[in-house]
Amino acid sequence: KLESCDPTDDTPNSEYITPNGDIDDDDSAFNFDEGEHVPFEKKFDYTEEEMLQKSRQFYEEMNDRRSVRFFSNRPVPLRVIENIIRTAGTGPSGAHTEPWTFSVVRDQAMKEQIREIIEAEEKVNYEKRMGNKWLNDLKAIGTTYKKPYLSVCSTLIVIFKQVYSFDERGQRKTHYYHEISTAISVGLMLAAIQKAGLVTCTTTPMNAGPRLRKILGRESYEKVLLLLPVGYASENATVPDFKRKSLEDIMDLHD
Ligand code: IYR
Repeated sequence: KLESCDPTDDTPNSEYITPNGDIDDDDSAFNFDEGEHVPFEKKFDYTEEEMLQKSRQFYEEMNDRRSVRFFSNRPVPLRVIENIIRTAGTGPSGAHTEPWTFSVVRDQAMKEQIREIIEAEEKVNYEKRMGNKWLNDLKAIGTTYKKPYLSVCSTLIVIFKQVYSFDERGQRKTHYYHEISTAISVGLMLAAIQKAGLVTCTTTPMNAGPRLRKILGRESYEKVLLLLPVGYASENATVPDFKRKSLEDIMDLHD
């Protein structure tokens, strides 16, 4: 059995990933129509030179992304956040179920409430749940249970995976691969935040999920996956002196 790196991760630890944790044997909602296809509109036909240049430029922009934990309170236009959420919503998902909800919090009192909930849980995480090995592995990042950025940054995006949902007829709808689908959408979101010239940091509010879900008024079948503080870095922001693995280290080529 493989060890999960995240104790909050409740997905099966198997190399053979099952599409869904629970078995849904209700076939009453099956739709046997094959579904019409429409022509795929091909938008681009770059020359190899253009492809090389564009892919290189995108890589360089994304390579500048860093997880930042020091924010200024400078506001971000809501319309920019909307485009970032739209981008996340373009992600592929199991059976096109789009199993995600993105709660956007800009209200100051609510950000402070969220910070209190998370800091209270993180205090227990750091002092009791995480253990010495984990704390030691985090030394280079320098995190503690204190999360001032949660109430300083312009916008919090709380990402929920919908474990299942209900369709228009009130039938329970299975969300295949809900966790990986939502995680992929967050990858697109990180790219969109970087493209907008803003910063964020992927945070996993361990054990705070249910309380966050309740104050945000979300359904019980929606589970907090991640929380992103979004905004501008503070003037004196610092980041760990990390290097990335080289292409040779991450690419296994069979040409
Ligand atoms: N969620 C905690 C702890 C933490 C865990 C890992 I793994 C990190 O890469 C960073 C932090 C926190 O946000 O402090």
